[in-house]
Amino acid sequence: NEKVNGPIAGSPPRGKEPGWNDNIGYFIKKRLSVWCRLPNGKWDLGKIQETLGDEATISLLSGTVVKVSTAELLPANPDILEGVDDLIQLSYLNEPSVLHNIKHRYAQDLIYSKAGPVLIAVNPFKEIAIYGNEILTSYKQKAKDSPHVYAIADAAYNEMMRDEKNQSIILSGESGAGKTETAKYAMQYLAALGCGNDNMVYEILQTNFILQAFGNAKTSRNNNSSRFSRVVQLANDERSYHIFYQLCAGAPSTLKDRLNLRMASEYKYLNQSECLVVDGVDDGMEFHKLVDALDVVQICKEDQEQAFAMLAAVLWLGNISFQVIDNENHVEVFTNEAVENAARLINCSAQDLMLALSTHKIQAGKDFIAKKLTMQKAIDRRDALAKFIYTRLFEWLVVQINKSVKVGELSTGRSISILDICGFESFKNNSFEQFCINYANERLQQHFNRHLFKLEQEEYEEDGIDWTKVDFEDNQECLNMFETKPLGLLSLLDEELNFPNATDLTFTNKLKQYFNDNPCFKGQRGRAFGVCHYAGEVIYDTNGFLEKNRDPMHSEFIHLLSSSGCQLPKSARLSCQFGGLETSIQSVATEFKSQLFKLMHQLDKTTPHFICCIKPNAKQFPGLYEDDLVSQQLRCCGVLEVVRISRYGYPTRMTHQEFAGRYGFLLTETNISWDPLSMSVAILKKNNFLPDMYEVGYTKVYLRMGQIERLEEQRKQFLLDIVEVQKNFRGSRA
Ligand code: AOV
Ligand code: MG
Repeated sequence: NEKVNGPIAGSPPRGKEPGWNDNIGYFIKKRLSVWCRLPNGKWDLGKIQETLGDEATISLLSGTVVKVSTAELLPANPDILEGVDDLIQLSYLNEPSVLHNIKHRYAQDLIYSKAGPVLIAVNPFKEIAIYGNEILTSYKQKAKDSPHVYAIADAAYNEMMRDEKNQSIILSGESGAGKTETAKYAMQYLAALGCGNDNMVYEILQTNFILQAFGNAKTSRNNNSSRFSRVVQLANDERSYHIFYQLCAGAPSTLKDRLNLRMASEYKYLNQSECLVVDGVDDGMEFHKLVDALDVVQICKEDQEQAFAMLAAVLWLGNISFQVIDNENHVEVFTNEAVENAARLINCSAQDLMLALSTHKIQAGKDFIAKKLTMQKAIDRRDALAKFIYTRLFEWLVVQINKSVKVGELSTGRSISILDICGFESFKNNSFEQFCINYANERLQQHFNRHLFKLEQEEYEEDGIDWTKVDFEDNQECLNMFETKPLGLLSLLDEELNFPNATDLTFTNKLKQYFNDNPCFKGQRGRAFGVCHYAGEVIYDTNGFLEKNRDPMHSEFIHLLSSSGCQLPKSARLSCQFGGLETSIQSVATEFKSQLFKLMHQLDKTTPHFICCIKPNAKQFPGLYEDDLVSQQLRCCGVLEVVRISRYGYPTRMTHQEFAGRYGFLLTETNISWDPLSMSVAILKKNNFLPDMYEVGYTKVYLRMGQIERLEEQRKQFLLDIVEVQKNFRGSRA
């Protein structure tokens, strides 16, 4: 599909202004500013002195005079447009102009800007006084309308009420860009709106604290990163989930005694990365806050203690080691306090635990015989048990929290979902985790593309509206490479699980063979391969892919946990016993994909609101804005295209029925025909809409940015007048 996959003939090249080259003369004459790309790749402001053929002489703002090719010049915006709220207002929409505008605002702590319907949020890496009750109220009362996450939350709420449709707020951005913080502010706003009840707001925000303790960890890019698997293995300078350190540092001594708890440094799962503390964070204090939060969401003390016992069990499991007992590398568990403690906390016998960790049962006729495991298999088994317990605990927690805040029980039955997933990741070494995360982000990006570009264009065309096409980069091809059956990345990975002799290398070689000609694939040496993601190329090292994809749920320890009266909080124990798990042999990647599809399916039924979070520097410093880094991210989230499409497009659209139903009563004439389309036209005429501010399609009315507000204003006034009349009427009757 040409429309989707390639630039459309006649559309301006990315970042270039139509007709700019013919305009250079005008810029010289009027001494207007231009952007000039210097040999080092940076953009600088200057004025054109003269041009000779393709070469221009530019005097930069700094006084320096340079000669560059006219191809390196772009028009700059007039001063009056410096730092506009919405990039749509810029006369020239090239990359340096957009970059400069956001930077200019950032320097004044204006971290939010709009790009049409999308909110851009640049991480300030410091506290700024733009949140809290007072500001929240002014957005609620519409006294303020400058770009803000509160305004987005407000729009989602209003559209939910107006259209009776579920909404979603989707946050994108790389690790450390501010997705989770921004989501928190959106929640704060919605909580305040939805109930006007301070207790409820407090409760919802406390749940956030709990989820972060159990779901977030320090990584090299973000001290409070939202993670999903890191119980057993850590990279240098990174930590496991906050909760482990909080528990070790903050548990009162009686609890410590009951759980046989030691300092974090004594646990292998925690000390392997040589990073036990986070700058400026007191884990002990955090633990007390966590307990308060658990109290607020009404998790009883008994369940709290059982949850802590499970955490301690996980930590002790990590300290269990094995010794080789024969020359085939078979092992037995090394008997020490770790086994004793783990078994006691899980509430099974040490003997049962040792067997579950070092043997596996195979069926021989009617009987089962226990076969000893080899060293690596036993270690994997131990780690799998630790992850299994942690996962169940986390699931249990989510259920408790949802019960407590009664999610989804809005009086309207409608909902607003906030989606905050791990952003796109590209490290020096990328493994299976990055592979999954980036695949998910690729899907999400498509949702964004679809919504903002494809659907727009298609809808206009179907409804008979003339529409100047805007080109955009679609990532369907990359997604196909992941998802195609049977020859996609995911299927091929699963297929390898069925071959007894398959290794990470045979898997990689297969990929190289099948995707040799695929433009989204880049073969690399040895076990590595590259994928051209929408946000850039990532090289994956397949070392461990097969094993991580298998991540087996051993029936032995499911059995162990369910029969041992293990101390998982009650409902979590139920899910342990869930028989389906024993037979489920779905791979991790397939499970991930099916969850992702469920999520996308849910999102498809909502009206999305996008927030694009930007990380202005990699050092997590306040006040530092690195042009290259920002422009790369802006390109990733397609901000330039969004601006272009919104400016030319019609962001408001309503069916004639909706439009006539909502504003029809503003018509006082009697001589019009009462079919919805005619009414729409009459409403537009009556309110003197300029011809290029609207379009009337077969089924819908389309309005330019900022037009619907005029009608809403009138409607509000009209309704107020009615209330006034009724009051007077009642008053006069009384
Ligand atoms: P992320 O969610 O996008 O990364 P966070 O929301 O955790 O990123 O933000 C990272 C850090 O940036 C926070 O811990 C804050 O210190 C700071 N920060 C972000 N937004 C704001 C704000 N509006 N005001 C003040 N500080 C802020 V990851 O979860 O790693 O993808 O997996
Ligand atoms: Mg996060």
